[in-house]
Amino acid sequence: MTTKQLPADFLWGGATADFQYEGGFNEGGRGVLSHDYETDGSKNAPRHHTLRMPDGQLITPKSSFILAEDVPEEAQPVFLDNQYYPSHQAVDFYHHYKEDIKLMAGMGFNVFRFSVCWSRIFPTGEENEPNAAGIQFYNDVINEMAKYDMEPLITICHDELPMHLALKYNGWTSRHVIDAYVKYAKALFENFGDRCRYWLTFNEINAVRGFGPTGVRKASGQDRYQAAHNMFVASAKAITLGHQLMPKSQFGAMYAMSELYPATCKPEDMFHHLQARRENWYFVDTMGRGYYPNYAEELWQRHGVEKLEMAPEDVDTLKRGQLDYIAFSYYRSNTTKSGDDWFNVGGSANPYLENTPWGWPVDPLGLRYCMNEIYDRIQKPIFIVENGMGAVDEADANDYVEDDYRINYLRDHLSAMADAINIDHVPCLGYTMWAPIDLVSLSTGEMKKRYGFVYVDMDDKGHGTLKRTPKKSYQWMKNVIATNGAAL
Ligand code: BGP
Repeated sequence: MTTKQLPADFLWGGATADFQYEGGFNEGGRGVLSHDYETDGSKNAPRHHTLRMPDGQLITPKSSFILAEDVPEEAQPVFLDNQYYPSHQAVDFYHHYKEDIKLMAGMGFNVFRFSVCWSRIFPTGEENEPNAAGIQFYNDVINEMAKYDMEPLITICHDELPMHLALKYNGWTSRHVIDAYVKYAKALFENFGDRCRYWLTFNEINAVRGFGPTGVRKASGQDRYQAAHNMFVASAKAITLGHQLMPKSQFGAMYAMSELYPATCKPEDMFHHLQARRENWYFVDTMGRGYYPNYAEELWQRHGVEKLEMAPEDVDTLKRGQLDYIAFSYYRSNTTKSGDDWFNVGGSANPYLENTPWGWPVDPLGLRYCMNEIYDRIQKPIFIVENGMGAVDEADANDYVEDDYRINYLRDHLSAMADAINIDHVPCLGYTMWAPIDLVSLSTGEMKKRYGFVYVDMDDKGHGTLKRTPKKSYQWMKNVIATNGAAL
């Protein structure tokens, strides 16, 4: 049997996102964030505010990531006090960061991926100077991590933007947001760059094609691909600037990379699969190689894109601001057959796989497949920056959870990763598990879908003490890291 032991400099850690983890939504001068307006998936755990229209009418936004078409710039947020919003308090990392970092260090983490909340740094996105309290908070977090030799992996933008930019410019469809983003990224480089090597310009940037671009009123194909272009340019500009200001810095963007299989070997299914794969390769290829791929035009036609607004200098910007490594999240694989909707490729069932309680097919070998495919294609090191299992954890009277199902999931995925590294020789910088401390789910807006090595006493209605208690998987992961994978 080939060893599962990994190279000595392998980065082991966990990943979180500000909106799902921090809380403190109205502290430290934080401005209103587009996430604050998104609807929940479940209807049980509201995470949207209401908007007051100029005529006094109250409305709620239409769907996740997309504003109602008729929301005007002057709409004002309204906070209803008879509603509990899990994401407002989340699990209060804002006040628990010392405790949480200590718990992560206790497992042996040498890296921690977190996202900076854009509206903590620039509350509306249009200020000239960053908000000092926001900078202070992340400085405190990074300095606390340094005490344990844990380095940051910073996500500059995790599916969000200041609400003001969403309303005023119709989100990422506007080039104004590129400038606001680069100004924001520069503030992060100047303030945290002396202690941070690894950066991610965006989280799951390819989600733009499915869910729609953050904070955009409509989400036609035209809007989605215009937003994606502006995000490519913003990312490339930030990378070029980052390399200038921080010569040792390494940049990735992050993709949702569920492996995709054809439902059958029928030639039509196989060809559909090739085209469906390009729905996501489009993002990896453009940012990883620094230019649009040959199939871009066919893909734009598929999505009814008439013409993308591009500046003449964009070609050069994309070329100069290429990614240094390819980062991705991996939770599951999907299966597709000819005729599947382009916006929803992967809806077919795979009879060979079992599902999590949320219907996500569990497929560890798909992770090894994915790592190989990406490296074959782009020839740049990869970084697995999200992987984990969402489950309903039953805590005992002492808040202890025996999460053998999570241990099994992680063991199988980490073993597949080790095989890709040791047998297939795919260079991989590290692995950050989603999410080391229980936090609010992105897709459901609930606390009850839990991922952590550490249980947090909090439910969907806001009942709980926020007490942290390590689960069985905590000790297991500690041993995996202590042996650098050999114990797998
Ligand atoms: C990814 C997001 C994360 C995270 C994760 C798990 O798409 O980048 O923010 O939430 O998925 O998803 P969920 O919380 O919906 O189970």
